[in-house]
Amino acid sequence: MHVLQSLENGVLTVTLNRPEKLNALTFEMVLELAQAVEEGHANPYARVLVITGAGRGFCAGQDLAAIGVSGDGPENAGPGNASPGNAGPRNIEATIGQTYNRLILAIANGDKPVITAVNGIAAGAGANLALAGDIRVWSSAARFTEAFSSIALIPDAGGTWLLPRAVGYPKAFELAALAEVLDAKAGLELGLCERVFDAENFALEVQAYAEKIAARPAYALTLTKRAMRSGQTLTLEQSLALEARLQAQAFEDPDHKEGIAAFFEKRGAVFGKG
Ligand code: LHQ
Repeated sequence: MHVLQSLENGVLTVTLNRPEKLNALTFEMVLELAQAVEEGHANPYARVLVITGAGRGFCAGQDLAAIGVSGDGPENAGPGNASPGNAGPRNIEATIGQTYNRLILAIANGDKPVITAVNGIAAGAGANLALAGDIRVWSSAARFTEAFSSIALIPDAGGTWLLPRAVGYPKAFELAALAEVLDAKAGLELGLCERVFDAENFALEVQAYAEKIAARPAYALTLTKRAMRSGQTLTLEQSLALEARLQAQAFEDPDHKEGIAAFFEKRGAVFGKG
């Protein structure tokens, strides 16, 4: 088990726990993480999900020891399958589909806000996992590199979709082509993260921040996520229609009535009681 979970005050924290390898991912770990995210979205006690890493790394991407270096293809390309007989490009495609793609879609399509809390180096698929959150918070010690081109691969785990949307296409291409390592200041300036917290108190700051999100009206955030995620691939007309439909659903939520009541009673709203 290289994925830990803890639930505190509505915040489910999922921690990659292979610190000696900077949380480099085996395919089994990707599946464990995907499953933890899927279960987190279904867990009635979790209002917000946090993905982070143990030790000094967030995630160094695919475990390079778990894929072949001889040109013969992966040695254990299939999840739970270490047979070299399954090597080859088509198996790579299927394996990525079953592992990384499932993970990124679990983050994007699940109902709850997912915060990626980048405590240290994020490289390769780890960098794109860092980008995949609904909100991305970095430690001042975080580092980010689209490492793929250094081993003559292309960004996967959603990188070709996420990165251009985060920084625009030419900058995304440059980051992928040069694989330079960015620090937290550069990441914040470029829009790779929303906030940077001091490395000293990172876990505590992340928990406090996640609890603030958890205190917001859950269903409204779910609908906001759905509308904004869908909006990435819709026309303006389609987005407007979707907004109107989802707003009608938000109107029915007890949290909406609480928000209105709190406004007129000149007090803070307390969501999630209805
Ligand atoms: C690692 C790794 C690692 C194994 C550090 N693997 N051990 C690809 C192929 C197929 C299908 C699916 O998708 C993908 C997507 C990808 O993610 S490709 C990109 C994979 N990642 C990388 O290329 C990054 C490789 N790592 C690095 O460049 C450096 O380790 C970084 C910049 C992350 C950190 O550098 P340092 O802070 O100097 O640490 P380090 O290099 O000394 O690493 C510490 C240990 O972790 C070390 O092990 P050791 O036993 O020598 O102490 C590394 O070998 C190990 N490690 N990344 N990806």
